[in-house]
Amino acid sequence: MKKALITGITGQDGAYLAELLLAKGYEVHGIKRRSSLINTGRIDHIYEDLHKLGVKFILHYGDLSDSTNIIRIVQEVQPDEIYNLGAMSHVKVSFDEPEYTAQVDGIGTLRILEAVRLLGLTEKTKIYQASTSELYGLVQAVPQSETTPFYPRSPYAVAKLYGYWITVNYREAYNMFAVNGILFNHESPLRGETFVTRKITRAVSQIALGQEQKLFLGNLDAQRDWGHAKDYVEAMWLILQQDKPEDFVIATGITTRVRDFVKMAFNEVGIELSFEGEGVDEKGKVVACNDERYQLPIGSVVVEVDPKYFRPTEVDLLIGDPTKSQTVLGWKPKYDLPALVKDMMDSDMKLFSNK
Ligand code: NDP
Ligand code: GDR
Repeated sequence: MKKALITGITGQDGAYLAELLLAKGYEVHGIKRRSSLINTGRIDHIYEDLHKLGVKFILHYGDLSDSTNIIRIVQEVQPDEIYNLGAMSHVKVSFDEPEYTAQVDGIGTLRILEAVRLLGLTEKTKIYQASTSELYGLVQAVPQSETTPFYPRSPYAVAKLYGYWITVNYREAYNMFAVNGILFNHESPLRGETFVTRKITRAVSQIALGQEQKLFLGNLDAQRDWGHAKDYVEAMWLILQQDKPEDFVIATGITTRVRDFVKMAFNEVGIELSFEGEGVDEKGKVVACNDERYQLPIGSVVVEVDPKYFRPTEVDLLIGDPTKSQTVLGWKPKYDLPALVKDMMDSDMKLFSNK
């Protein structure tokens, strides 16, 4: 039976990946941080009582900022595969916590690689590093592929740039199976509430149900290549099953503006929006309400721009080139954007209908 160790197991991707690996027969170990309140909401359904025989899902307390703890856990688990998903993953917050972000997202990656090297596991343990389309930052060329130059635009992306290159360096220097998945944005009903898609689907649900009046957003013009997290964790696993250690872009190849994601989410509950104005004056107004369950007066303003959500430096356009992952990995996503929006809206409508 293969053993996998996942950092960031309590996050969106960690939860889906753990489910996938358990279904494939792995013994799954996860590193979770100590918190004052229980933070395992996304994985409670797969948690197993440690007192049972043959437990296949085991959590360890730990933190990517603590080398000795990482070494101890890797030594105890002796994993065949490590998925390094743990990170301070919010781009806007990284401007407020740049040093911590560098420690966890940059040096944290080094700590994982060094643990494997120091423990003599370089032949046994394969390492997946959660790299990101944020590395491309200021647009150099589109669509962005494995060979497009990087130009990071946030402390998060700069820290991840270190994580990317230290992974490549350990692969080349020590002949390790250490690889980067350069994943474009992926979302789901489990997405953190402050990322833009989930913020939108939660607010639209609350507005439709009469629990909130307005959604405040930042840059509506940003363009993102959005996929479903369930498809993307499948790609992570495939990347580690290859004979040759290589880096891969995982993306849909289609880009959409934040403004259009907002419209799609409102459309799911029969509400049609139109946007007027530009920049901070921009407003989303209801122009039709085609579902009598959700009574919203025509002309009411339900979306407004609040400059507090603007970033000091923004990534304007992301559109990935999935050619290599499609041809080499045979990876093909099951969800397109309308199916993703529907999944998220269905889930949030259910959540808020029960409140
Ligand atoms: P989440 O923010 O949902 O999850 C991040 C996870 O990292 C959580 O389990 C969190 O723990 C954990 N974590 C945070 N800080 C530390 C730390 N100091 N030590 C150990 N663990 C820590 O992110 P996603 O699941 O969306 O993303 C997974 C990874 O993929 C991240 O590295 C992210 O940067 C990267 N990525 C994500 C993309 C996306 O679109 N989702 C795209 C490309 C890359 P806790 O629950 O306690 O906060
Ligand atoms: P991103 O995701 O920065 O791409 O990073 P996020 O959803 O935070 O932002 C996407 C775009 O939407 C714009 N935006 C807003 N964003 C947020 N969070 N809140 C708002 O109110 C808002 N209004 C507009 C942003 O400016 C941006 O252009 C995500 C994270 O998961 C990273 O960890 C990961 O590496 C990348 O995706 C790929």
